[in-house]
Amino acid sequence: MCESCGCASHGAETVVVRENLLAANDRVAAHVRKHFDAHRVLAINLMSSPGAGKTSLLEATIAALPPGVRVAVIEGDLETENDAERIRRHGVKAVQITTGVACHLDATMVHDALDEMSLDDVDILFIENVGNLVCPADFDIGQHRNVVLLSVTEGDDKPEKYPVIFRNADLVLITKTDLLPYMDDFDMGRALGAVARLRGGGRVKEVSAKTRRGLDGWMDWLVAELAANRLPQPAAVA
Ligand SMILES: Nc1nc2c(ncn2[C@@H]2O[C@H](COP(=O)(O)OP(=O)(O)OP(=O)(O)O)[C@@H](O)[C@H]2O)c(=O)[nH]1
Ligand SMILES: [Mg+2]
Ligand SMILES: [Zn+2]
Ligand SMILES: [Zn+2]
Repeated sequence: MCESCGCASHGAETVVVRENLLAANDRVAAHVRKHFDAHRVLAINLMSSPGAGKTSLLEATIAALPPGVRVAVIEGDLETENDAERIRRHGVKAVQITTGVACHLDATMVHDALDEMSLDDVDILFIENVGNLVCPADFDIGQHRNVVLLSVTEGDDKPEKYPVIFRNADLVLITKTDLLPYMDDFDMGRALGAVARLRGGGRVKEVSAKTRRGLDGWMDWLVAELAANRLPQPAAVA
């Protein structure tokens, strides 16, 4: 986590040590997760570098989801309402968080955003994090699953260079695969190998929001996660 980019600059105290900040965030995140669980909402934290295609994937996802699966979106950016507006054009509820200087969402921001939406009629809540491969990995925002996007235009070395976020991913999506014919130096084997080493195998899917190739596999994953989230929960530990 970085001190210079705004990570530690919000909140009442002027000097907050990293551990206290993260511990406080974790407490709020646990509370946010209770909101989600009380409504049986599956919350998915979408993370990637800027422009890897998070919003485009969400737009394609809205169109591809099986009928009856109800979604809502929380958008995180430093400035603008643009991404929320893109989602609303598809008739889906979207709340925009603008972080100002902060390079990641935190649990308090997400809790505040919940004031602006009802979770009663939501099955999956997508939370599009601020475009950044570093800081979002440190902040629990109450999600159940982490999905990390890597676009083929970023280069096949990104999982090796930014291991933390890829290691903590429940699913990695290689995006913009329609551009692979032009990105002849993107070695899919190298990218997949790095992800596999970081996560000991695990799930990776190749998708294109533009051509919709691979979206069916992403839908299958979402529907399976939704079903798992609906199973009776173990009794809460006091
Ligand atoms: N060719 C191609 N372009 C894509 C695809 N997905 C997204 N793009 C383009 O990539 C650019 C960035 O896409 P966004 O969906 O805005 O990316 P993002 O990750 O939401 O960006 P930030 O929210 O700013 O971090 C846009 O010009 C999209 O049209 C894809 O599957 N194929
Ligand atoms: Mg976006
Ligand atoms: Zn940062
Ligand atoms: Zn609350």
